Amino acid sequence: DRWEPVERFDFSDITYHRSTETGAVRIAFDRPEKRNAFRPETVDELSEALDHAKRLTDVGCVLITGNGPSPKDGGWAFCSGGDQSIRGESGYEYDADSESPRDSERASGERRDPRDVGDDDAPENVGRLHILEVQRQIRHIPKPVVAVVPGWAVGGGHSLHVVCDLTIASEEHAKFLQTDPDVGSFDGGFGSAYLARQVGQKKAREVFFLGKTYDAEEAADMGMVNEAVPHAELEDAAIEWAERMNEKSPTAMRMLKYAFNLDSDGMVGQQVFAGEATRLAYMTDEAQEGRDAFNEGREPDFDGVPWHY
Ligand code: 1HA
Repeated sequence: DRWEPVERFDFSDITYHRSTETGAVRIAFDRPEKRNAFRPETVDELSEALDHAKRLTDVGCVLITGNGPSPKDGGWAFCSGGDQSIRGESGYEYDADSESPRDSERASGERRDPRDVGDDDAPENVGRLHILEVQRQIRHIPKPVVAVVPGWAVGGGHSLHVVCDLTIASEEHAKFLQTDPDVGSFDGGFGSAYLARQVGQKKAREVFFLGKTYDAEEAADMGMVNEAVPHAELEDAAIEWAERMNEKSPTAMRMLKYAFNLDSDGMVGQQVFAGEATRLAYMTDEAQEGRDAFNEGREPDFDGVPWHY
């Protein structure tokens, strides 16, 4: 119907679909019985799907959401952050006995195992905090990423919605909560500092220091959610946003995303934005004259190229 699975992947902790209606993909946490908490395997899969979505040149929008409801109690979740049951001494640890569907692919060499660093002496199961790498992927992917929040967005799951370009949330079931300091954790990057840019310092500090739960309407009033919509219409509304964004100029959208990022990304923000400026410059006659002159072993001829003002 609306979604078709991206066949080349056989993920265990997420689902990954392409829209049949518009240039959009849907990446969904798929651990509803755990309120979609992530473990290292989940993060690896999320990262792989995002990297794939980045390279789909006919896709202009990425939706990140959580599957549900929980078969246990009917509860809905976007993501409840790091899975506390597999948290080790220095981070979140891989399940040593996991028999995910991916193991056969790994064994046959079809897919790189992120745990395999090609050094048998390297400790196998060091704690990971690599959801932060996924946050950076979301920042840098050259198209809008929308958090579609059907239920709980908590801890590292809250930070993930914060880092997405837009958030749309279920009026009835979405709940926003920061538990980081309850479990001795803290996202001192985008989860807190960038949140403060969205909702202001007092509110951001309230979110972390008081740990109150906010519904979609309250989160929208605060400025960290774009729109609260009825639960039954959540996915329709997200697809409608994707359609709207897909009608726009891909270059303009990419430049805008990186422009919005620039002032909170420092020199990296400048590098990413400037890289796109370089790409545009490469498309000009003068850049191609520079290339051709080098390849033909002659001086470049920039005569007649206007000094634009
Ligand atoms: O801060 C970071 C990081 C910072 C820097 C760098 C990397 C980071 C990486 C991760 C994180 C974090 O995410 S720290 C914050 C971790 N998350 C939490 O502290 C949230 C814990 N969960 C809850 O507070 C609640 O479960 C809930 C508000 C999400 C939902 O409450 P509710 O609706 O009352 O359901 P509940 O019964 O609590 O949960 C349903 C099931 O899901 C329970 O399992 P069951 O008893 O049915 O077997 C529950 O244990 C499980 N569950 C929920 N969240 C998690 C979880 N299991 C493991 N980890 C979870 N996060």
